[in-house]
Amino acid sequence: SSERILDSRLRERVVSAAEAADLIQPGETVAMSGFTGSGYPKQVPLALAERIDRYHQAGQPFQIRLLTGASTAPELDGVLAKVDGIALRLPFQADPDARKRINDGRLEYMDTHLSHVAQHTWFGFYGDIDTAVIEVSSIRADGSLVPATSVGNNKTWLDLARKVIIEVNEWQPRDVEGMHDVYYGTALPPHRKPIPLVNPNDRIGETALRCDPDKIVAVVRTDAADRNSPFNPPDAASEQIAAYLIEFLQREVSRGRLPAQLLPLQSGVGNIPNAVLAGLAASGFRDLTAYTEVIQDGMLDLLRDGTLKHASCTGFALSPEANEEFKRNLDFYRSRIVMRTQEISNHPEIIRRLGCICMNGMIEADLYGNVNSTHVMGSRIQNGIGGSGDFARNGYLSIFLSPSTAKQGSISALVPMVSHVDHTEHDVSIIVTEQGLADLRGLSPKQRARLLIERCTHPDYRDLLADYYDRALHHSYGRHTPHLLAEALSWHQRWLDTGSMQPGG
Ligand code: 0RQ
Repeated sequence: SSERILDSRLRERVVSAAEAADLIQPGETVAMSGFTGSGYPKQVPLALAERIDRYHQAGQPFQIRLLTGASTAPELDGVLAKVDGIALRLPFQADPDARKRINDGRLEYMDTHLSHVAQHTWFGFYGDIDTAVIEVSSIRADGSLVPATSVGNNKTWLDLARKVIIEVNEWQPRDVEGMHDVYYGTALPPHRKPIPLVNPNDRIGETALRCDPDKIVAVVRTDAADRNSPFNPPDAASEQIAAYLIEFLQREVSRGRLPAQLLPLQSGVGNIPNAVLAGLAASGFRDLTAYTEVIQDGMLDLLRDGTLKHASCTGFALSPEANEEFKRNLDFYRSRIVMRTQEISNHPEIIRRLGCICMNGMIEADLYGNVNSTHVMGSRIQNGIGGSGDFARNGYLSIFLSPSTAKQGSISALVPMVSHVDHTEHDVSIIVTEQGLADLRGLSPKQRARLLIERCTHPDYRDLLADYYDRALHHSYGRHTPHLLAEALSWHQRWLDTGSMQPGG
């Protein structure tokens, strides 16, 4: 049958989104599903935003603390931010309305490593979870919940929430059942055991989420698409960055430092990672694997053409066309993709064991290889650290990718000192821009600085950075990691004052 709610007890709890939202009270901590635009609830957040707005119109306060897996969509973060309904938000977000309020100082945002969220909730760091709102693809007869296109923190939310609202989304492919692997072996210190995962495609858990049916206070039927943003074709800079990186990986293979199938790939989302994935296919790599957070279009292409053997993730970020293709060929993908909870997809123990090759974007890097992934001019949040820290610290290779300039060349991505640090020099092994690749492994700070100036810095900024470095070498308080403190952030200040990091620009 086409019925998605097979548990008759839960079928009796079907209500409208507005009725479900009425069960959420002012001041609650609400944990919702969703990871990079997949598997987030589509209707209850909107109904909640309307409820909050009615309160505000009547002069009554109403805000919630909002926890998710990662970024969601306008129907969740957007609508709640617009009515000023969020007091505090964590972790990763990428919504323009939420970002604006965060940077205006009206919305508190805690940027947490994605692997930390579940355990920190268990530790009680974020207080009690009042309500969980979770999208699923179906409910089995025994009441267990088949996740949709992301798993994220859903296991933890269902375990810890006092009350649960479920959205059953008929748009989600029902046949996604069997693709998930929900691990129930996590415990709290001092009772933790090794996680028995040694290959990216190992299955160590269950195909559905458990939930005490007595906690489920409402079930809402929906039929709405995931965010599904279209992809732009890779631009010239992205293709150049990809070419440098692939050439490097081929060299590592020929030197015997990496196997021909490489090591499990982790890839961030966006233009550059997509170009890298396309480049891998074109360069004849075969039987690769991926242990990553998010699967985007490029990875589906690689699975289809055999470049990639199998992949592990916690969510998807697909274009509408890729999504249609995914649904059509679900049997093929189900045998090659495992979707996990984000505490496992991003687990330091596993990333270290597998030896992931980690490729992420950045805002800026400094002379010594410290990386800023999150803040523009040290104070404006762009998105968040997401999973980049989980992977950069623990992977076999930690690679950061970026164009060498931003904002029409008025900003250099290579600066004397980063204006915010997400990944310290100790967690960064390779930096690639369209200018070139700097392999920082085994180098001291001064050796790193020379290489980053020569290989990665845009010609418009190269002499400027070399000049800073040379003067720092002579006038710095210490000569280990030379800096001129009064000048270290002067490029950023100049941009704020004049609109360009170039003197006289
Ligand atoms: O802003 O849109 O206003 O023009 O930052 O930059 O060049 O479009 O690149 O989309 O790949 O994002 C680091 C943000 C790069 C991303 C970051 C401005 C630029 C533009 C976006 P506009 P691009 P991308 C897996 C791993 C952290 C999380 C992570 C990110 C906007 O990669 O969020 O890695 N990473 N997760 O103009 C001022 C600079 C700038 C700058 C870029 N130096 N100064 N502005 N921008 N560089 C996924 C998950 O964790 C879920």
